[in-house]
Amino acid sequence: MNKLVKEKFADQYMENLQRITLKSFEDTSDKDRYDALCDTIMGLINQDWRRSKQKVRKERKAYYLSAEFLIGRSLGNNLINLGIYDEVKELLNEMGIDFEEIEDYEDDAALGNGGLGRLAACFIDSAASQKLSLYGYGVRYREGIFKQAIENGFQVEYGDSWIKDGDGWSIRVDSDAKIVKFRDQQVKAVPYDMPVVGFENGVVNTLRLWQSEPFREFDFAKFNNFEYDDAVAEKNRAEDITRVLYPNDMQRAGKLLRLKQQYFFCSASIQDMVEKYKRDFPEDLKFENFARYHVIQLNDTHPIMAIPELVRVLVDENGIYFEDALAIANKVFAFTNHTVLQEALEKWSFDLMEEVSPRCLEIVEQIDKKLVKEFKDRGFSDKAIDPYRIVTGDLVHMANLAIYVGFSVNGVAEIHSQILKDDTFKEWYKESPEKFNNKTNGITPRRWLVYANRELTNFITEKLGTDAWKKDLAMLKGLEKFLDDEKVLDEFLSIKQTKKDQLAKYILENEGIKIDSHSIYDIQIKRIHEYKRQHLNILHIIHLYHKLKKNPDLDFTPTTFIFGGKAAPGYFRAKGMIKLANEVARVVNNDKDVNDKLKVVFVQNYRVTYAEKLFPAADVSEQISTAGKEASGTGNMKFMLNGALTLGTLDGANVEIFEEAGEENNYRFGATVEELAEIADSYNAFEYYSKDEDIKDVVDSLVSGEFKDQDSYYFLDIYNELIKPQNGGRADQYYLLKDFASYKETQAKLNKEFRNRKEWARKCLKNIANAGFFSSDRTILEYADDIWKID
Ligand code: GPU
Repeated sequence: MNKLVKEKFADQYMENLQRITLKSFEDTSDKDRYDALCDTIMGLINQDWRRSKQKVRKERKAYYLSAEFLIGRSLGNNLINLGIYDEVKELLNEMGIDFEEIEDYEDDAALGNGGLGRLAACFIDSAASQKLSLYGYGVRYREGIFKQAIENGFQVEYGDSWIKDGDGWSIRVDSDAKIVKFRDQQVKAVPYDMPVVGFENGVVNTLRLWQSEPFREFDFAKFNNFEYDDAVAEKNRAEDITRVLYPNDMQRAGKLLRLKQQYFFCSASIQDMVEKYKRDFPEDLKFENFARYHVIQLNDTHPIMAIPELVRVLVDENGIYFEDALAIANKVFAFTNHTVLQEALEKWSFDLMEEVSPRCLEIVEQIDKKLVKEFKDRGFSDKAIDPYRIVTGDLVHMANLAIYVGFSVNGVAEIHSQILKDDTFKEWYKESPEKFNNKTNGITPRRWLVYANRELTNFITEKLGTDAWKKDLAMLKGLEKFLDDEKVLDEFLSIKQTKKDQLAKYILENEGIKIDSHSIYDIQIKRIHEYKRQHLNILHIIHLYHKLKKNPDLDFTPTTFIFGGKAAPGYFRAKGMIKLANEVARVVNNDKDVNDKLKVVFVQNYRVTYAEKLFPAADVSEQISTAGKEASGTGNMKFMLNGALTLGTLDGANVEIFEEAGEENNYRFGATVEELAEIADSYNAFEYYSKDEDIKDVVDSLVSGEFKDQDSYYFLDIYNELIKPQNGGRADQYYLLKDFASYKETQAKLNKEFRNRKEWARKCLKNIANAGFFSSDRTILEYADDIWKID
């Protein structure tokens, strides 16, 4: 931004501020100043946005259909990507405006649950930054993921009406509204377009989020006819569809409204594509070239209704034969799987499908019939066809629908994609091996390093002598030449200290807990789940606490254990894990005997904006899921990129992190997938409990009264799960007790090695230098080259 541009920006800003508020500058509030800033930036984006749209009109495009886009805030990120962050900050400063303060007027766009939604947000950033024409399509929930408060140690949920004061980053496009037809209801789908600004390249892509509204304007005739209640009810019923994001991460809710949401945005998106295709290619009446110009990536099972919907639109509304429509769908759809947990693979009942779209159900059955015929013709018995069936009993198996119809199935990390082939979809792999591929996840370095960690960003640019690494993260490798440079290592440590001080301040302000910024920051932030094993971490903290109580002079590097994450409101045990973390925090933090050595913090309402402060400050990244269960993980990559060491199992992308940065520069522990498979039938958790004194001690503490759960039975429930065989199955489903000893030893090793500051810093730098592979720029280019075939 040169001087002239800066002046122009300043003029524009003042003009907007006054036009919006009709106030003199002195009278404007911080919120006014935030609004005007959004407005000014949107004005700045406008031209590039229009140009980008025009340019790709007649090109092949990829469409990312996702029920979730976990964006967070846009202000800082857009400024970074426009390349004017420092300048605008300075400019505001000169006007006497504190940038960070007005930044806080923006609510997170928290339209997602966790990793899957955040991945979608990283992907659209990377696609724009790599000049790929990728459109995002999703849902504009009026309420994002609930706000979490911790009250008496319990999670309490509050609404998140993030757009109640407007949304400065969207443009409503009434002219592109669509009608979505359900069996017993028609609604209007109104698109809100958000600009997706590429990093310093003039490209602006579009994220289109659909909002449901009544099909008819509010009917005042009814009002006058005393049918007011009916009219209100109809309006509400339409608006209900996109009212709220389902907060169940990785669990099929099986709820009608959820399927309606899915069909709603799939239908609107498909109609949008078909309508634009007819506009841009009016000569292709038979849609012979539709697949040449469209490829649709289905983000997990949630958008799979797009398949029958495309077939429906082609067949019913455009006179295409069913077989031809299916052939088109075959070339258009690609499916990404994000989990091997059975409870997350969606299967919808006939009842619900019928209630949403009888015609789509019919099409699904027709596709299943074709599948059965094909397999039978090739000599398969009924039983042998079973695992492939789209329809079994009265259930529609969404993943099978996508694998059968589409041309690509991918997992999200090497080990995960292997498990899909060996286990989850092994029958399909045998049948159609060519469809299977891997796309290891990534994260955008712009938000997760350039924006979140200005200090480390400047350090890297200075060391590499260029900032080209922001577009080509593999260049971080160049940092390796400083691995033995003590001055550089010291510099890194001092930056880490700055970020730790900043976090300590933020935690004091937000949680009221004072932490020692020279202690080890050991952080586990992610959704709360048994398979992610936050309770393994907590049990180990209890162990440390007991040890320190017994021996206050224990040789132990002071550590602050930090947790953050939401539990699905209906997930009893996950809520118990939150209560346990908070109760252990209460007991430990109030015990003067251990206070200078041990602290535990559960940060409230973990979200993208909190994450931006946590990752840069971490020393230790907790990635301790049961081997084989975490498809990839992406938080692990954000920690690595910010110079934290991974304490993790051989699971998901941890495997590749260890490969890239060296196991010797991280802390690996626990059983492998193979080891667990071997003991699956013989595992006896109780034996671990009775033979290991430390395990017995911590497990017993769950029910000894030392930690109080206020008669919620949360702790007894966890105790039972760990050592009492559960309904028909065995105890300790997720092998906490099996991995406890290994975790404890590895923690002890790390705790000791942290004191050798130079050696520790060297490992951190080694991790940063090898984090390049985990840029979502790399991931998105792989999708573009291998699956989408777009330039
Ligand atoms: N994931 Br399925 C979610 O966040 N939500 C889901 O509903 C499903 C998967 C996560 C995986 O658990 C995580 O391992 C992965 O890194 C992430 O998706 C993105 O692929």
